[in-house]
Amino acid sequence: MNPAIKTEITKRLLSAAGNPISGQQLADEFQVSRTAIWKHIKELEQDGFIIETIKKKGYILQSSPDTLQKEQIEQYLTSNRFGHPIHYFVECPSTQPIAHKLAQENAADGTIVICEEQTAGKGRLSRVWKSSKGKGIWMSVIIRPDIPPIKAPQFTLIAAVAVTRAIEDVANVRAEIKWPNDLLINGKKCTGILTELQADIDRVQAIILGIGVNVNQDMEEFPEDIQHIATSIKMVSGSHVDRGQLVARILHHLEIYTDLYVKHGFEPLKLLWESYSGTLGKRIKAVMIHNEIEGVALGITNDGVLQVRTDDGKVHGIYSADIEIQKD
Ligand code: BT5
Repeated sequence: MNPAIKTEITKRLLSAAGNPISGQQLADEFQVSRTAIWKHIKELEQDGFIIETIKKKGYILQSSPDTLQKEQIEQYLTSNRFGHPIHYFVECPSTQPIAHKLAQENAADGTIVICEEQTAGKGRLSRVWKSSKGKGIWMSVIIRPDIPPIKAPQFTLIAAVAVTRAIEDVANVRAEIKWPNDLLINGKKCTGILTELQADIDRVQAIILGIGVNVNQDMEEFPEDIQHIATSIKMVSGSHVDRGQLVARILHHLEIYTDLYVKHGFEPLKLLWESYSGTLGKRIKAVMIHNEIEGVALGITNDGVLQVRTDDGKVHGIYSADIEIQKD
């Protein structure tokens, strides 16, 4: 079987929107036999596509599986580099090490690794990211911006804005960004971001941006230990979300914001970030590895550093921490 032909057939079926596609026409176009086309159709059926065959007319797509196979993302892709190519897995321990390896092997800027289920999903500081099968977006994006390594953490903020906007576009749900890497809806976490780096001393080789979005889980589908802190887009919007569409929209915004950032720095994105922030103006506790600071979150600098004013009036710059938002 030729995977390129299978991809093309899938795309044709998806875009035909319920109209028949002739087997003979496909066979002529790809210069293979009609039997070869039929074998591809059988393979698609095994992947979960439901395809009706109508004599003398051709194949009609009746329904697609609820998966993130690359054609299901590609049909919505509007980005030029991001999402080209897509490496798809049904299951993997974590998309991050796969993306790291691809980056070391010179994978292009914008390459993504995505899967249905992670068996050892990673959070920050060796924490665990729960990634249930077929319900979320578990993806790593390889980005190769021409920036010094010290600026890499800003990609967490850029990604947070991109995902927030994409959720708003696709599901009409507004999430709030909790500095630096969480998106919350009604105070519960629906997205986590993990920014990792491959770099020389003065230049980034690749940023491996891990994005985990809870999309279609119901409450009881989360493991018990995170049910009180986690939420999904579906739990808030009440409707099932097309994950392929959401992935494509995230990549759309991420590409635009990455280009904007590389050209003009963080400043033009800062306003957007602030408009989605649920941290600013609040009393917070910033928990770092060796100490804690309590105070009011004033804003972020042009470098993405969180400014916190403690009760003695001093302003502290926080580069990395877990934030607890205090009740008023
Ligand atoms: C994060 O870490 O939030 C970063 C998560 C990044 C996940 C993506 S998925 C694709 C890529 N491949 C990976 O292996 N990882 C990336 P952190 O801020 O440390 O938050 C981790 C904490 O969030 C855990 O200790 C739990 O308390 C909580 N948590 C775990 N799974 C969750 C989920 N599905 N939804 C909400 N909260 C969760």
